[in-house]
Amino acid sequence: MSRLAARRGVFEILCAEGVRFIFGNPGSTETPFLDALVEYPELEYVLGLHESAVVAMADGYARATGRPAVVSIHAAPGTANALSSLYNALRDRTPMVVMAGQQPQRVLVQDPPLAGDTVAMARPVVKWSRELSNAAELPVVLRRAFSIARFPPRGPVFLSLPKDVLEGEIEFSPEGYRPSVDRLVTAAPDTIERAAALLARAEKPLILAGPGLSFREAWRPLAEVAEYLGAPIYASPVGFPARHPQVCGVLGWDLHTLRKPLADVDLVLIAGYRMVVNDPLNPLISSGVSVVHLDDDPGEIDKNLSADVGVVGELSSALSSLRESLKGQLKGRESRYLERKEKTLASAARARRDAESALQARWDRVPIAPARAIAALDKILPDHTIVVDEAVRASPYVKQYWSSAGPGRYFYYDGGSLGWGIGMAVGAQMAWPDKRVVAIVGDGAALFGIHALWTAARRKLRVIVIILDNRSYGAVVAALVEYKGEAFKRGIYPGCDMEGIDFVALASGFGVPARSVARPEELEAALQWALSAEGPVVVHVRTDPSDLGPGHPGRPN
Ligand SMILES: Cc1ncc(C[n+]2csc(CCOP(=O)(O)OP(=O)(O)O)c2C)c(N)n1
Ligand SMILES: [Mg+2]
Repeated sequence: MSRLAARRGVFEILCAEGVRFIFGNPGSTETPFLDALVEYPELEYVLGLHESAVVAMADGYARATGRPAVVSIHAAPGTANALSSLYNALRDRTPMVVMAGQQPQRVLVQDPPLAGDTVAMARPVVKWSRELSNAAELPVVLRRAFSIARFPPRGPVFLSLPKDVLEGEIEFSPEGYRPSVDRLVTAAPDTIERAAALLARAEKPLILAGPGLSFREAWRPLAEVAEYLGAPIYASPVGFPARHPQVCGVLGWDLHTLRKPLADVDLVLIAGYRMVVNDPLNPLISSGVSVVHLDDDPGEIDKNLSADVGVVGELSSALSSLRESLKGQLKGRESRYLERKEKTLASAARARRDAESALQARWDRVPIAPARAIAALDKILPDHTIVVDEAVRASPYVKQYWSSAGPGRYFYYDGGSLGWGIGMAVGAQMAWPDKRVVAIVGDGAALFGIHALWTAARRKLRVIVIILDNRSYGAVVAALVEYKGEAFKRGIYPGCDMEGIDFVALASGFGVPARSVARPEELEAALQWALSAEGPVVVHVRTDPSDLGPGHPGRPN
């Protein structure tokens, strides 16, 4: 054991946890912290120019590495700015340790500037929120922070570090420190047996495959379960390959496309999917339908749907056990399931053909149809490209037409707080310098997270940012059109239009070369140009504001 200042202790622990980057935006309350960081060249401070972008970059880094990312922000103002992206991290289960500076504890009672109850500010958007009350507790608090961030449901944690507390002393030996690990729970075998028995009896099962299946490649055993059963799959490509032959539709935010298929089932198997909101006045899943629900978070089971069987545990091993149990129970009855599988394959193929003809019908349109822009990306970018999707109303097109959309290659967010995509791509690119990361973002979304471009430029990261510019908040227009009220009748959409933003100039201002594309035949050349770049680039695509996504009537002209 040796005695050292707590501010150094922070970095000793970060090093012991295997941390390499601290994503941050600084202020004067972090002086002791920043000063000590100079002594730790193995740790690098990654500056972001707004806390929302800082946390989005950390989100990308954590989601790519699978390990908690570390963030440093400034007191109450920095915490306030970080909240929108922390909300995303919480909803998407991104492990993250966020540290915020705080005025010295001894003067906090006097309400100094920049101080505030940051622990309370952060609490609703993190798993655990805490102020360090004395230096001695630092090793316990920080170790616990990493551990909490990593156990299911994973997520961000928040620590407030008062200036004077960091200047106190701790007893610490790096050799005695045990780094955090992922703590996983194994599902109880009897719940798996019961789930398999229900599945084996179902006449018309349907599978909802969610983002949670990307963790430890849990989608692989689920695919085998689906293949045994011959059941149709509706999948979020974050967790399950969109082009699996049994995928009949993709899952995102909008669940209205699920109504029809769900109307004709007797069992739903839900795995790692948390977005089902079952409005009691208009249920998506009726009470007569059996529900088998698997998640690593016990809080998800019975939250919105009463499960007939709820399986709580790490999904990859739970689904492998389910597969084995099901194999046993289906023995001798395989032919029955083959027939079901033929039907599923035919309907999945039909859905793909319909998508293809919808694309062809929009191929030459000017302004460019968003689907056409995604098809161009699919043609030009190599299969192993990583795609980050914050395309908002065009997201369903990314899921449909980016043929490699699947776990580890496609990233999407359930948080929905705009400004995530560019930062996410920058963080993922830092984690994977040898891969190519592409962010596809709406014009509105881009402007909430544009600061991350500067970090990409400074670090010469080869991120490609595609801005789909329909000069509007299409999602809000879409909602008003569906509402069919006065706005729709008069064709006036308050607060939805934002003509006049020069994205090429904006990108250049951050040091990022950019090109603008207005006609579909220019797309391929622009994307080739982007691929050949040595640093970050922006491709600005002028898209059709009347196209509000597949299945939507669109904005009337
Ligand atoms: C921080 C934040 N503010 C506002 C919203 C509400 N909102 C949801 S989608 C959207 C429009 C997004 O516009 P854009 O990125 O251009 O995509 P489009 O809808 O045009 O496809 C808005 C304003 C939000 N989700 N998050
Ligand atoms: Mg838009």
